[in-house]
Amino acid sequence: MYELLRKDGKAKRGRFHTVHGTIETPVFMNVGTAAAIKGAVSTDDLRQIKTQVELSNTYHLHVRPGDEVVKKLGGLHQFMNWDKPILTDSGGFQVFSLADLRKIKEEGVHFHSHIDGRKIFMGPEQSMQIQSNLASTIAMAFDECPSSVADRRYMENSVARTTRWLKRCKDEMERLNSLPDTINKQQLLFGINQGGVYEDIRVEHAKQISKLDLPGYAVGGLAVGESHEEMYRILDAVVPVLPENKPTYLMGVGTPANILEAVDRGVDFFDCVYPSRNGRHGHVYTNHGKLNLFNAKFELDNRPIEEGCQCPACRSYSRAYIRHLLKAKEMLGMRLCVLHNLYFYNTMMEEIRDAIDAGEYQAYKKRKLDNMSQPLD
Ligand code: PRF
Ligand code: ZN
Repeated sequence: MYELLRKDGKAKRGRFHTVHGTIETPVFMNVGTAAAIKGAVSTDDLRQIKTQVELSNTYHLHVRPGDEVVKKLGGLHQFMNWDKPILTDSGGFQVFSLADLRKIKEEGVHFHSHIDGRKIFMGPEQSMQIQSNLASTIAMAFDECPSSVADRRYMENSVARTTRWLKRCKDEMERLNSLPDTINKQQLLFGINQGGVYEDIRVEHAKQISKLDLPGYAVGGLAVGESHEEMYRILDAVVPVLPENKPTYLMGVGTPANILEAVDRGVDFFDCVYPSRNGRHGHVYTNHGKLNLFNAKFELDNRPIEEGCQCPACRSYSRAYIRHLLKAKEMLGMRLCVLHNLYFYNTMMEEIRDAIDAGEYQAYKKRKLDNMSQPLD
């Protein structure tokens, strides 16, 4: 399924074959939590901005419109008109960050919906059933993402439970994939490494889950409040322990600089809300740093967001016009900013792949980081 095409230092250039097509890695997955990229971005738009993988969330779609509804409508691909790969996050992380009054037990998590307060129970089996109903390409394991300040004892117990949950996820996915009315009988399960900032717990956990021979592994529990240096230290320790011939996914990361550093440590998959969230606030990425299009200095600026950018915003509209739209609260303003930002991320991943192919990753990374830290105006 995963072809390791070449390495440049620890950076990996790969190809991940799925029933919904091939993913060229390293890849940035575009986040559409509730089966839509926020900012009025359609799947037609995604086809224009080099999106390879869309990411949605188990928890949100279970609460609304309901995974049974999505299943009746033919699964998530049909529902949102996207035929390329979709990765669904398991609900673990969202339950811990969004839901109220949660209680963690061995069987799973009891909590209240953040929409209507109703009681919900989700454990490994429920998460796999929901993801099977959604029929995503890749399902994530149901894990606990403990607080970045959790103490060692809490972390040891939590990680041990996450390992037991992973085995239950694997068994349940195998069962679901063999049922006659399952939409995607080749759904793939990725395991998730946890352990906070405790290197030894992380490494031991990574060794344990690697034995399960899953098609991919994620590093979870990072970018939750620790410093960037701590995140890189954990990646230095844990990525080499995960199987090299499988994709490694760093969950919820991050800034362009974070991605450049993580690729350098062997990470293949990324996702983050930054490009879409920043776009909705008029903050746009360029090769010379971020711009805030609300700034008065763009009032008469007739240039595109980024000279030479081939995104739908830059091909047709000026900074001045987009600034006006944002200030007038016209939806088109945020939409154009989101399209530009996702295009910026997707294009950076393409450049990263080309640089690894050419054996020039170090030079590329340095140039990109230097440029981004030097604003032009
Ligand atoms: N677990 C899951 N999803 C996640 C995370 C995690 O630890 C993170 C942490 N950055 C983001 N999304 N299941
Ligand atoms: Zn652009």
